[in-house]
Amino acid sequence: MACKRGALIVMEGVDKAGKTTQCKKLVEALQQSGRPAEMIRFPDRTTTIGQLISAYLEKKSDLEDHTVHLLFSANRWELVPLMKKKLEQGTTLVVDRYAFSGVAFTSAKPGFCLDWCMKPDVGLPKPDIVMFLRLSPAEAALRSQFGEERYETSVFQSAVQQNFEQLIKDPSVNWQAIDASQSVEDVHENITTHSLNTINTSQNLQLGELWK
Ligand code: NYM
Repeated sequence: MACKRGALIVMEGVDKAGKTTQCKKLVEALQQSGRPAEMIRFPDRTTTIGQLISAYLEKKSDLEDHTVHLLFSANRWELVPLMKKKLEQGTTLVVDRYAFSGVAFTSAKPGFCLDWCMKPDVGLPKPDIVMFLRLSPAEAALRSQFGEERYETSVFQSAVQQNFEQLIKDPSVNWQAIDASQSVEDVHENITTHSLNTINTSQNLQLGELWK
């Protein structure tokens, strides 16, 4: 019998919502329960394209806005063969940001619409679930200071949040909103429940194509 595929689980939300912490905790919990799982994050700053993106985010270089949007997308596409291989081998992938961050961030810039921003990511492996860690910009601001990177201002993050709220209305994607203002442990429990259900339901289903 062919091996059951792993699930593609994506975590999204504004900065400070706790995505990275929750991705790590989820991978740990899945591994401890004997389920193969790995974390990946976007941007993946280790590749050649990722280094261009990283320099841009750190304000060490400037890039034209459309160009950087396409680089973020290319950075996802270059990982697709590896992602598909892992999923086919039965490894669940827990992904810290995906195409939705791409769209929510770029479309917060003047002159960009959701529709244009979605185009380069059409056809990416479709997540079996996207958990949206919902946290108001006011609560996010209370957690700690924003860093020095590009986009880390409350005004920009509010615009990003509004774009996420538009994206989660899309019924073609399996969105699950999570109240990220709860304690780390409560959020983790919530996420684990959804993830285990998703792993069970998606193992016999074919991997879909995003926004197609
Ligand atoms: N970001 C992330 C984008 O603008 N577009 C994308 O496609 C992705 C994946 O990069 N502020 C932004 C969101 C973040 C920044 O992410 C870096 P992180 O998770 O802080 O390394």
